[in-house]
Amino acid sequence: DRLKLSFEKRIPFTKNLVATELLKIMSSKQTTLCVAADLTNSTDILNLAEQVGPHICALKTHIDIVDDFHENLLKPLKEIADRHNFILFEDRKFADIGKTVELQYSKGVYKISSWAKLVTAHSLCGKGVLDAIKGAEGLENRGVFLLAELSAAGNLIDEAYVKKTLKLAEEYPELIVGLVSQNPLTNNPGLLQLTPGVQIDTKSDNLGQQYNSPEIIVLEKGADIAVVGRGITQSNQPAVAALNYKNILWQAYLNRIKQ
Ligand code: 6AU
Repeated sequence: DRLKLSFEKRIPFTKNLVATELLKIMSSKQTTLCVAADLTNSTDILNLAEQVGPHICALKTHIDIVDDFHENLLKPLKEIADRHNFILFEDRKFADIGKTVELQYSKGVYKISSWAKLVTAHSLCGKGVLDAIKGAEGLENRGVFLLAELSAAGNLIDEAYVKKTLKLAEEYPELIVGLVSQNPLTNNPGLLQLTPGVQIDTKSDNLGQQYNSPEIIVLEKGADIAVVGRGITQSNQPAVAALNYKNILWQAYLNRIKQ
């Protein structure tokens, strides 16, 4: 059972090298925290990465919201990620025909495939998206978190869509690192559950985002990795906030795997 196994014990079940790396980082740094660096200024992103770096397993970006984006952002970002041992994760949510995804993934200003080991993709468009990410130029080791559920109120995903998403994930074991979901959908110990919509003391925003507490998402909703954005980025002390989330999440994980 995935939920009762330690991250270390799950390593042999992974079929994707980024998933293996992620589990090793999570075990050694004792963190399941992924910070969503949803900031629009390059310097702010670098400062945040530096401050939360010691406490996270991955830094999730929306690179297309950066007002002053220049490829010069990527070198220091990679340097910070290497030094603090976390993975760069571009939340591009690919959803188009394969050929377009291939270009969006590897070309243009962002050249995502050259720096982000992890990306997100919607299952909506089917296999073409995954074949495109698999075959495009870029980093040798790459992994995809496939979106199976969303935290947005009123989203159109239904039970049948979730089932078909799980089936698609099982067809690409060497590419899929895990699922983005709000509930435990799989018992496969080789797949990681990434859960966004996490904040302490806040239930929603004014645009349909829905939050659960760190304890609830780990103990009741099955999260392995928790994505926290504004709960940390809007704090006066992001490093302190990140450490707090990290500790609460890790304690909840220890309680979950306790026999
Ligand atoms: O903590 P927040 O609400 O400030 O930020 C949540 C982050 C954002 C969203 O784009 C992302 O998590 N997200 C995702 C993904 C794939 O990460 C899926 C989802 O269902 N809900 C969600 O908020 O960067």
